[in-house]
Amino acid sequence: MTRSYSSYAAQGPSQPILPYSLPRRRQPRSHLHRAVVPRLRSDRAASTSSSSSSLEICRRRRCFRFFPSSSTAAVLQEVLPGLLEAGRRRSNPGGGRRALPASASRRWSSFVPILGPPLMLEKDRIAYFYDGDVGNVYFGPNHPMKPHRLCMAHHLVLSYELHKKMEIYRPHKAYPTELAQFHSADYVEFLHRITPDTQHLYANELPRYNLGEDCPVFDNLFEFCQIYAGGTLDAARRLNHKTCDIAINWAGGLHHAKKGEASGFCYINDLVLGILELLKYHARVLYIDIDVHHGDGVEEAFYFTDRVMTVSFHKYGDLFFPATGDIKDIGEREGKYYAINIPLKDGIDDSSFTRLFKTIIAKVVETYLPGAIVLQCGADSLARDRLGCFNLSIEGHAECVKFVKKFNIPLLVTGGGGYTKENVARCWAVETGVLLDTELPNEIPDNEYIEYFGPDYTLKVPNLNMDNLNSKSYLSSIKVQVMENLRAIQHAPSVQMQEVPPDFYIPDFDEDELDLDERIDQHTQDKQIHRDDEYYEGDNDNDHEDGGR
Ligand code: V1D
Ligand code: CA
Repeated sequence: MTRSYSSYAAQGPSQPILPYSLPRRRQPRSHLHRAVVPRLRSDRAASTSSSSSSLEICRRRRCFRFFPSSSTAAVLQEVLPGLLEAGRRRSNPGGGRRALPASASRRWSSFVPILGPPLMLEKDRIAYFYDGDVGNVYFGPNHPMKPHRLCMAHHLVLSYELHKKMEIYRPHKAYPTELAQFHSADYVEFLHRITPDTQHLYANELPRYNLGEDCPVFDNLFEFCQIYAGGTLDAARRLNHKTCDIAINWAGGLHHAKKGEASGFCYINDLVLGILELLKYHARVLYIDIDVHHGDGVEEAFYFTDRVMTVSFHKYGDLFFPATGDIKDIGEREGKYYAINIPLKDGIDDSSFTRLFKTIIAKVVETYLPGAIVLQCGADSLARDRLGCFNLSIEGHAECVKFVKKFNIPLLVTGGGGYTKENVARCWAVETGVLLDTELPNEIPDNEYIEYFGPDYTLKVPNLNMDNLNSKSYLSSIKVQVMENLRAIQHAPSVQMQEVPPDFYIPDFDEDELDLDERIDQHTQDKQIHRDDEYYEGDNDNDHEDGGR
């Protein structure tokens, strides 16, 4: 059935549209365009699946989600000293293997290994979303954003045969009504309507939606948004339904988009949409952003809630875009202490960055106990990025991904910025390998875009000889302030922290209960599952000629 746009828009939740005319930097926080956080789907009884094998499936799945394997326990013990023992003591003082009583401490229940054997890495536990059309759009001749980098990354992934170790999906194109779960209906409708040929007719409206130099109107703009947002939504839904443990969408991660306007090359904020989806099943979602720019759109959407903790590492100072993300911005009202900003200066290197990252993220996970993590892996934090100013190697960047993966918490991984496209492709291929526990040989195998990786045709690129303007004392003061703020949460757990439902409240995937759009998605997704070898023959990505794209 084909539906017109207006019928989709009419169905979308209408949210108050606040006056846009306030200067953005001066808007009081109470006027920010935040997301309407969904209620947790925790009020249903245990598994409703009618399948006779459901118990085993449920056990296995729950084993992953709530009861980490013994190897995970080891990792947790390594990164979160004392946590596991404390959890065991609190929820199972006798120490034996038994199911959690309803009265057991909910706060700690997610770290107690009880059911089942250690979870082995299986092919179907990693879902990877890619649509060849996403790389075919063109922002314009002088624009630094080159979606073609997504094709290059994907072909590197294929050339290393990583597709054989995961499930590859073509995402559905997100419906306007799905986009309007966060964005205002008029903005979504405008994005749908506007084309390069018609934009002169809407010259007065373009500034209202911040369309212009940073966020140009180009051919197939709306479809581009539908694809990358569809990928992140599909990824979140697969995590919710436990059909994977890690979901990857390198086309996503467009963290600057606001409720009613584009910003910083981002039109639709797929991360906010994905997090809203995860919040239907998870009490708390942790968002981590290692793009060199501040994750302002995601922070703003969840600034007043404790259901999402946002942590952004970014360059701050000299009015570097978007000029937000001060250490002092920590969230407000219910959200106070649930926004964390790590402002950094030029030239930060692997050892300073990864040390700070690990210390902060370990403490955040220990304190916040997220049910799911969204990791934005913007590759503009790499050395030699055309817009960035950090000095990270691909190994340093990937070390952060490896560290987050070790928590064995459902993980949604996206791309983001990244403007030296051969390094972006290298970085996301290496990180796909990290998520698959596969180290990639340094020599790049032959692939459609091999010429971009010359003259050495290697994955590793030498570091820059660049000053690190982040002194030890500066980094230490950042760490101290963040730890202090986290202590405030530990000492005053909010109501939310006690609302984690026991695992048996978490509903399993139940097709009958999906709404119409979700059922369409599922059906479409099922049709779109690709065979391992399919991309070798049928892919219609950009071909060899880059044409400056
Ligand atoms: F250099 C350019 C050439 C053409 C068009 C735009 C740019 C450009 C470079 N840097 N634009 C920027 C940044 N915008 C400004 C504003 C212009 N105003 C007056 C201020 O400085 C935007 C940088 C966006 C970075 C996006 C991102 O990397 O964070 C990202 N993450 O996910 C997707 C993109
Ligand atoms: Ca960032």
